[in-house]
Formats: sequence, structure tokens, C-alpha cells
Amino acid sequence: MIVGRKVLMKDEVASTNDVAKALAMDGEEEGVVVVAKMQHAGRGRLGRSWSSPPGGLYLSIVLRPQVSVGDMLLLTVLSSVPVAQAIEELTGLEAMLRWPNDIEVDGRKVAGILVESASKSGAVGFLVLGIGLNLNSDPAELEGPNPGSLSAITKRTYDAEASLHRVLYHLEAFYERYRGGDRDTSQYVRRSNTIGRHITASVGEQRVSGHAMYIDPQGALVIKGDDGLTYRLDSVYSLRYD
Ligand code: BT5
Repeated sequence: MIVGRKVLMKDEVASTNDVAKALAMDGEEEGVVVVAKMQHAGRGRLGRSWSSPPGGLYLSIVLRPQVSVGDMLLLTVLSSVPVAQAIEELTGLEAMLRWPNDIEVDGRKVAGILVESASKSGAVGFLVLGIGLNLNSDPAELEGPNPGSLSAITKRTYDAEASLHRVLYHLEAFYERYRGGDRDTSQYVRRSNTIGRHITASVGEQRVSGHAMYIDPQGALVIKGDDGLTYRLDSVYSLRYD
């Protein structure tokens, strides 16, 4: 067992990703998990914030895969599948994936993933896989255009520890396969609600609109632009469904 061989439970931290990063820099082995009941500086990608009130599950895992920086997007994309599987088991509902790493149930964002890394000469020294899951959170306390929580959607309350273990179970199974060289995106594609949609992607002032066609082997989203050109989007883009 790698993922969850050691689990550190905290009441409140700034960001579990920061705690995990500090542990990794101190030489902690891969698989250690940091869990918090609340975060006061939870973050998303691209400098965005992640609302982290009580009731949510906030965790970060230190991993040390043999990958280069160029593999990071694929790992980010693929790691949303085990989280989706755990959500499906807990709720009995289908979890859909919005590229690159949002997890939605019933059209609402219930979880997000943030992978951060420290690298040296192109090789990843360690990475921190952070997961925020709105388990029993009150949606009124969550920012964003369409937040939701498992409890608000299903009208049930979820046991935090049992839910954590469902997530870790699927992450461990995924990471075993990943370490063995499995890069299959079919489970991701099956749950994607991005592929086939007309979208507008933006980075800064730059915008491109078109049809999302497929996920390439690096995890990038390939779209057929309205201008007839093909674009390959990496994780710096923000997506809007048109
Ligand atoms: C994410 O970013 O979706 C990644 C979130 C990762 C959070 C975890 S919690 C444990 C670990 N420690 C951290 O500090 N972070 C990780 P992104 O795709 O950039 O989405 C952020 C956007 O989602 C925000 O700009 C809001 O619009 C929306 N949002 C913020 N908080 C939300 C929430 N709790 N539920 C749903 N949507 C939210």
C-alpha cells in the first residue's frame, strides 16, 4: 500500500497542499496523506481560491512518480477518475468530469483537484495531489458559478472517515496502475461532459471557441476551432460551456 500508508488528520490549516509540500521537502516518503476539516487559504488552479468550510473533505497526498514535468497534465486528468469512482459509490449517482479536473454531480461542481509539483532539471521530484470534496458542506458557503455538495444533492449526511477511505481506496488502485505504466484515458472519456461540447477557452485576454473533440495522450483537450483550425489546450486555459 502506498496511498494512505500514513494519514495525518488536522483540524484547520491554511492549505493541505502546503502541509504536504513541507513534508515532502523534509523527505517524507510518498503516500502520506494530510487531511483537514477546514482550510483558511484553500486554493484552486491559476491563483483561484477553494472554499473550505466545515463539512468538506480536504486532503493532499505526496507522490513521487517517475515522470517528467510534461506528464503532469495527464496525471492531473487521470487522477480525477478515482475521485469520481468514490463519489459514485458513495452517492449512487453518476459523477461527470469537466476538463481538466472538475468533478460534477447533477450539473454541480462537488470536487476539484489541484496537482502541484517540485521539479529539478525536467524531472518531477515530488508532487502533491490535492483534492477538495464538498461532502456535507452548505452550498451557501461555497463560491463559484455552480457549487454543490453531496449532502445537498442527495439529502443524506456522509461519514467523513468512511468517505475519506473510499477516496483513498480508489486512489491507491489508480496509482498502482499508473506506476505500472497504465495511461488509459477511457474511464476519463466515458465520464467527460466536455467532449462533444461547444466551448470557449480563455487564457488571459486570449479566447478560442470551438468543439471539444478529444483528450490527447498528454491529457490536453483538442478542439476544432470555429475558425477551422485545430487547437490543443493545456491546463492554463479556463473553459466555459457555450
Ligand atoms: C480546483 O481548482 O477545482 C482545485 C481545487 C482543489 C482544492 C483542494 S482542497 C485540498 C487541497 N488544498 C488546497 O489548497 N487545494 C486542494 P479550479 O479548477 O481552479 O477551481 C476553482 C474555482 O472553483 C473557483 O474559482 C470557484 O469558482 C470554484 N469553487 C471554489 N470553491 C469551490 C467549492 N468548494 N466547490 C465548488 N466550486 C468551488
